[in-house]
Order: sequence, then C-alpha cells, then structure tokens
Amino acid sequence: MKMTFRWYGEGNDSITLEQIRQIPGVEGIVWSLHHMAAGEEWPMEEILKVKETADRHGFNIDVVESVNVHEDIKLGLPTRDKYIENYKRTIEKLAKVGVKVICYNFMPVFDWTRTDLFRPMADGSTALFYEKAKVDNVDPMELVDNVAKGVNGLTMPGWEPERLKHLKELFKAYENVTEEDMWNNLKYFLEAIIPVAEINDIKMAIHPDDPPWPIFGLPRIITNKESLRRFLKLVDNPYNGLTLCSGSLGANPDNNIVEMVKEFGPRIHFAHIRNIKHFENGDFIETSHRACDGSLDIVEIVKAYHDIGFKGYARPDHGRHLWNEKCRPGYGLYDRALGIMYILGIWDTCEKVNQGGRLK
Ligand SMILES: [Mn+2]
Repeated sequence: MKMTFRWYGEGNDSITLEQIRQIPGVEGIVWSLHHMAAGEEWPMEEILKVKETADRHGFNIDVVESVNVHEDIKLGLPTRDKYIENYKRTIEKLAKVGVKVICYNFMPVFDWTRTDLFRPMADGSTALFYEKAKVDNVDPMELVDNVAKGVNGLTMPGWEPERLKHLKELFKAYENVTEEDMWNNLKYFLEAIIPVAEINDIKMAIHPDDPPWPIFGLPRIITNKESLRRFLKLVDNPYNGLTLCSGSLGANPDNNIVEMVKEFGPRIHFAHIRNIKHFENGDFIETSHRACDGSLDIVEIVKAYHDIGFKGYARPDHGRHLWNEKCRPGYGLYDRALGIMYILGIWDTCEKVNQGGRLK
C-alpha cells in the first residue's frame, strides 16, 4: 500500500507540503488542477508546475483526483465526443509526468452531498454530516446555498459555482435520463478512454457515488457490489478499475467493504479509507478512523487490503476538524494525519504478524 495525502495546491489549501512531509509514511500527493472546468484539456505547463513543486518536497504525483467528466458525457449528448477527446489528451499529458492513476466519478450534477459541513461532535471537534430527511425534503438550490456559505468563498470540487449556477437547466437535462441511460453513457465513455489509458499506462479508477443512493431524483449507478461488478465488466480490462471509498459505499449499511476488497482486489487502484457512523434514521456522520468510533471496522478493512497484498495507492479520505483548525471541510491536517497513523499502525501490525513476529 502506497500512502498518499490529498492536497489542493499552492494558494488553494490551508495545509503546506512542509507539513505533509512530517506525516510518517506519505509518499505522494493526490492532486488536480482544480480551476479547470470539466471537459477542458489540461495545459502541460500547469501540470509541470505541480510536478516541480512536488519534486522539491520529495512527493510523487502518481494519483490525480479528479479529472472531471463533463456533464454532456454523462448525459450522452452529441457534444460529448469533443469532451472525450480533451479527456484523452489530458491522459496523454499526465502520463508524461508519470501519473499512474486517475480518479473520477460519474455522478450527475452533484459530486458528494452533505447537509452540514461542520457538525459539532461530543468531543468538541466538528465533522461532515448527512441528514437524510433534509436531503429528502430540501430544494437542491437551498442545499447549494448552504454549502456555498459554509466554505467561506473557497470552491469545493464538485460544487463549482459556475456549474451550479445552471442547476435548474442541469436538472431539466436529466429529467428523462434513466439509470440504464447512465450505464450506456458510462460504457461509451470507457470504450473511448480505456484504450488510451492502457497505452499510457494510467489506471482509471471510478469513485463510487456519495452517498450511494439516488438523491433529488437524479439517477445514481455506482452504489453497491452488484453495480461494481457490472461496471468492471463494461470494459473488462485492468485499466478500468476502482477507487474503493469505504466511507461512500459504507454509508449504506448493506454494503460490506471487506467483501468488496476481497472480491475486487486487483481492480482496486486507489483506496479511500475513512469511517462513518450510521444512525437508525438514515443519517450518518464522518468519525475518526478508529474502528470503535464508527460503524465500519477499519481494522478489518485494512487487514483485508493487507491479506490481498494490496500494492495500490491509499489515502485517509476525510477527517474531522480538530483543535480549531481552519481548513476545507473534511480536509484538515490533523485528523487525516491521525487517520494515516491508525491505518499504518494496522498495516505494520499485519506485516509483523505475517512475518512470524510475536505480539506480546
Ligand atoms: Mn472518497
């Protein structure tokens, strides 16, 4: 397992690479050109700039999260082909700086959804929270306004204001799009992209829908074990793989992450590891990584990765906001660093046990 840390880039993140350098075990930063709109071809000089910055701090830039998929591709519009061409050109350029994995998602309109970005917890920290009844009943416009207010003018991936300005039109565009249409549009995209990814030795890794159920009447297709199976068969090639996000999939208590790690192992290119706590009414909150703090057994999940000899990339995904840190929601320094230490602690213990070392 190669440990990474998501970083939003110079001037776009409260955390510095000097700080990340001091977290034990982090080999690479997970990055993107966050100002690029979905569908645009990324400029080589900007890619090189990130590479130089990372090199200076001794990090690899093997994992990009995300190269966003233009809405016309998800909708299957005739205009999709030009955006797919741009996507291919971006893959080729990323290969030139040694990128190995591209994470993306295929969620309509919204990437991830929460109702509260800084929900107070009993210990005084805050965390991302999802209130089911609120999402079931709120007007999406209102949710967007709340999210925009919560981040002090910072743009969050998946919530770009330019795109969300056109929310009404987007919803209209999806009105008659069924889940089967989404599957067909995804297949069309993969059939175009995967051969280019293979030639360039870049593994594509789809991120599951977050949360893994339909919201606001929009279709969502990457939600459970059966859909991951179907997805991998759309183009049955190792370059067509997964970002297995324990927290996204795990928001549905029926999803068993350990089973998924075991079944999809070689097709998992990127592991997002985080814990969440379910409530009976369907709400959930993002907790510390520790198994006993949430509903997911992170010990068993990390052990499953160890058991399959996972050689891919991992990151701690989100964390709580601790010690009054001012940071992007879910992307503070402290709790993600603690998460890494917990994950690596489990990993190192598994290593030692496997090598016949005795734990007293
Ligand atoms: Mn994730």
